[in-house]
Amino acid sequence: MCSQAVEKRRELLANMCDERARMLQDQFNVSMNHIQALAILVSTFHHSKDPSAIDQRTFARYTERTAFERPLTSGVAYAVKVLHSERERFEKQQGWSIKRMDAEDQLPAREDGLAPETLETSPAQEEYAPVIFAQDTVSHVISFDMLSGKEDHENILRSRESGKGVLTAPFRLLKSNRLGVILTFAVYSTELPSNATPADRIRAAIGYIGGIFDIESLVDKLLHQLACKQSIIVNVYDTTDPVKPISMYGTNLTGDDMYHKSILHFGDPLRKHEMHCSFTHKP
Ligand code: WA2
Repeated sequence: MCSQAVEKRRELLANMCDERARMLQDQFNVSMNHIQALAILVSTFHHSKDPSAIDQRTFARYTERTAFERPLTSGVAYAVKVLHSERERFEKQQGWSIKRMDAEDQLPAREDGLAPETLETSPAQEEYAPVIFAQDTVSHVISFDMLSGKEDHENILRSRESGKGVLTAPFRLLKSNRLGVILTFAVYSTELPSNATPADRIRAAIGYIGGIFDIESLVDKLLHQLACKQSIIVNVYDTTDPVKPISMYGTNLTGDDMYHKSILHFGDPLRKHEMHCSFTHKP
């Protein structure tokens, strides 16, 4: 093929890839803004009202009816900070006990072959972050201590210290076992000045709102809305560690050897993401 045609083809690929990356980033951004607004909703109607104006039913209805505002998420959940000294009162008030997320993998199999359901109850910790409200799509996380899962734990600590939205690396979600990322915003007891220190923020944190991004299925849906989807292969990676990129979307297949890389900005400066595109067929 003459070099001019190659150049044209390269340009077409770059445009298609950038367009897709921009769409994904815009939809991510819209979803993120709405999750931040949910943090304010919970702060206003749950924590700042006595009695609270939100219960699980209200939260589930509201989040279901506003799900269109968070196009890349498959659900949202809200966990509260509970100190060990408050645990007993909290569990009595909720009518359930705080459970740990990794119970199934970590507990030894019982000799009588029974499921270790009674051992699920979280052992004593200094503090917990049990989910109290969830969209119906993720209601299975209610009562689970989000500090007991590695990715959720790191996200909660980082969100409350920074006061910003933070993202996990892609990991397999509970129950669905699908690849996803969680975006977390901390909720504070008082409005903090923008120059508040991490220690101020940790002290003022009272809860954590999380959006569950089901990257596999939602990116697929998004890309299917575009024309020419048959002619282009799209892969999305978490490239935070440049020597160990983690696949977030796509089959990692490459078609033609010409490929284009578009940088994605998902709002958490600690995480880096890229979209890689190539044509399915050689010219
Ligand atoms: N929500 C749903 N499925 C999950 C999960 C999760 N975390 N972690 C693993 N599988 C309440 O960031 C706070 C939700 C965590 C928020």
